[in-house]
Amino acid sequence: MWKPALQICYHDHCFDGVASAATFLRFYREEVKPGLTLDRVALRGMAHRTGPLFDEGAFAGEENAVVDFRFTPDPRLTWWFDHHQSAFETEADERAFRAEASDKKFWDPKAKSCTRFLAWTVRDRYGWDPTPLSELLEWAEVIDGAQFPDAKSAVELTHPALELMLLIEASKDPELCPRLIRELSQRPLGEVLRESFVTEPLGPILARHREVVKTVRERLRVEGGVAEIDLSDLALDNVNKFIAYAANPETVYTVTVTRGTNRSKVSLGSNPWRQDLRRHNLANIAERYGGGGHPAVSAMSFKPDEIDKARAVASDIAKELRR
Ligand SMILES: [Mn+2]
Repeated sequence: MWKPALQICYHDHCFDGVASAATFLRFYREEVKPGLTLDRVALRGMAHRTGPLFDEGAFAGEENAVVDFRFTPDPRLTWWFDHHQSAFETEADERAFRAEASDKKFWDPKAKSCTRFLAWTVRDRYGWDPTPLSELLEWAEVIDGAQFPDAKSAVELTHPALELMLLIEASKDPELCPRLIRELSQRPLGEVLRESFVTEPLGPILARHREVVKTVRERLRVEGGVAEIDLSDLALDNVNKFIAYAANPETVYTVTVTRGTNRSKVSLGSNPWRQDLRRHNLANIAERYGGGGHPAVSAMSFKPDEIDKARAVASDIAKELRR
């Protein structure tokens, strides 16, 4: 069986996950194994779900990297970079990470994006030059750190990089993210944004986005600063996190229920422009239900047929956030 020299597991359908994988791939081919051709590199998207996250296939390479996704103590993991508060499934996993003190495994839950954290870490440790990827690093910080000037620009997608964010989140094409990772590892973001494999599938996805924006606005009810939004009938796995804040700036928290092919999901968000009013750590809340994320944004996965359970959890959390 074909054994890749390097396999990169990345947070799937996430701009920061894709950008982290592209950054690592460029670093690895410039600094670790110069001359390594792309046909010897495997790319594998990782999704949160119920049950074990890493199967045998996650360690198919001679070297195995995981970026913008959970840690695993499996000895076959060679490189790891993450910035999620919920990076460790158990305390034993966290102890294993700290005890190993590897110079190839890094975690900073304060970093806004895994992409720039990774780039700056390997710059400082290995003398690698991330300058050619500057544009990608900056956009990963804006998108994953919710550093948009306002909610409107995050919803109206006022820059091609934000359209790419939508494409990555909404596309059902399994080849899209791997292709983006290979391209973004070799060429500036601005150039890749003009490619037809990016611009062509965007048409229908932008149209669908506008419909979702309309639906969210219609269903939005904000009570005590908390918006509960049930989109489980729309067959979506990811929804733009900012629609509610653009529609009603009084919204401090959003609790959203979705149902995709592989999971039902409850997403928790907090208004990036009202962080002074955030009183809860959303990662801590999600962890109680087997999920995780960051203090300001998190999620929990359930089985696809557990939609009633997801709705009940969403309702309990909304009550808790209103207190
Ligand atoms: Mn991230």
